[in-house]
Amino acid sequence: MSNIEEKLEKLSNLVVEGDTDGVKSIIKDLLESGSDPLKIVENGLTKGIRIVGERYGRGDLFLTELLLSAETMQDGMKILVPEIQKQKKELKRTGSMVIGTVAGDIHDLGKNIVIALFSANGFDVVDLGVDVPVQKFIDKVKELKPNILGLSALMTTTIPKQHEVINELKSLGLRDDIKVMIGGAATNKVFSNEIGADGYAENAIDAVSIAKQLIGAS
Ligand code: B12
Repeated sequence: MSNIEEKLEKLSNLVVEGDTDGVKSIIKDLLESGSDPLKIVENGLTKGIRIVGERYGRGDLFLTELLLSAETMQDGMKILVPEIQKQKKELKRTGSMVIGTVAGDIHDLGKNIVIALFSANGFDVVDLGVDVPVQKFIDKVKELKPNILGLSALMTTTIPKQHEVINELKSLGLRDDIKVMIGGAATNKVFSNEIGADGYAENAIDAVSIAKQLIGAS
């Protein structure tokens, strides 16, 4: 295992332990040694929070522990998101996106990574935040006419809202004017096809390349 891999492994363990100071210091260390901020997010922070999620799902962790790890990840993201955005790959404007986490769902760590990467790739992104009602998505699509609408959902109980937004766009005759992308741990390609979304991605890197293909900007 290389030195960097060892540090990323340590970082994911520190997220599991909810050790914010440790997370901040190892991230700074990794950045100073030239590591890609996105790799630090994916192979360190995200790896850690997924372990926490599995343990919580098995009943091995309390909600307070889940919360602590989520806060720890968020503190790490505060350092890494600006670093990702600094690495602007596209100088020209690629397109526009409106994104939010659907109603009933407050998970936003993944959505915020998606936003950072889309911004770094030349998209103008409007973030509607979390727990976004179907009507708000519709109103913003009408107002801003973005190329892409992104719907994030992390729970089996909230993914039906992604379907509702698409149905509402259809019934208002707006569906053909926009590409809808869905994501979040409770979704998958099969569900995306079922509800008639244009694109699904399991991570932010794939999301950007699929978005570019969808709007002919690749
Ligand atoms: C962190 C976390 C929390 C944090 C959220 C903090 C925050 N600010 O986001 C807190 C502690 C607040 C929380 C609360 C709850 N949580 Co929670 N949580 C998680 C956990 C562990 C990790 C989620 C995460 O951030 N992953 C890391 C990110 C980077 O990954 P990601 O979200 O998948 O995003 C990536 C991709 O999916 C994709 N992507 C994401 N969005 C989008 C959008 C688009 C358009 C595209 C293209 C791509 C894309 O790109 C991202 C980057 O690569 C998950 C477990 C899991 N495996 O998901 C449980 C989990 C989602 N939570 C769960 C539950 C049950 C809850 C609570 C109900 C707990 C409770 N009893 O109160 C509440 C719900 C509150 C609510 N109403 O939303 C369950 C859901 C079960 C279900 N029904 O499906 C899970 C699966 C845990 C479990 N195993 O039981 N949670």
